[in-house]
Amino acid sequence: MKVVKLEDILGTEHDVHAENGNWVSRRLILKKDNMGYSVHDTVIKAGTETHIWYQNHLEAVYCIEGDGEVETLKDGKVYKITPGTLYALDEHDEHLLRGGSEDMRVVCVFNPPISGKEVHDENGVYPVDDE
Ligand code: 9YT
Repeated sequence: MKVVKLEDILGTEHDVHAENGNWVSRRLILKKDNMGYSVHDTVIKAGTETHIWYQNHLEAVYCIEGDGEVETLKDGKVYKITPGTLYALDEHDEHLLRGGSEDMRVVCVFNPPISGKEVHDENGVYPVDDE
């Protein structure tokens, strides 16, 4: 069995900061752990907006602190996200992720797992990791 503590990830290469400052993602479980998914403790900064379109991944996002919203671009729907709310990008939904009045902390699960150091490209996409 494996036990991972957030405090042991902080400040390592698996503590990833978006270049634009919009989010910080602490990667707890990664491809190398052979679980079939990755698990991230992510903070979406208050008042930010990030365009995301994971064309190669499915992601579920469970809010545990703070607030924010998601706008799905195909239909313009806006979903308020607060603690206890999970959203699942089950159709590779292109969306805008917005931090709310305070930082929003979420637990993210990716399938397939990401390898660890990915940051979004200009389309809000993570590349396929086909190593
Ligand atoms: C919720 C979300 O997709 N945030 C962007 C960062 C991502 N969760 C990651 O790389 O951990």
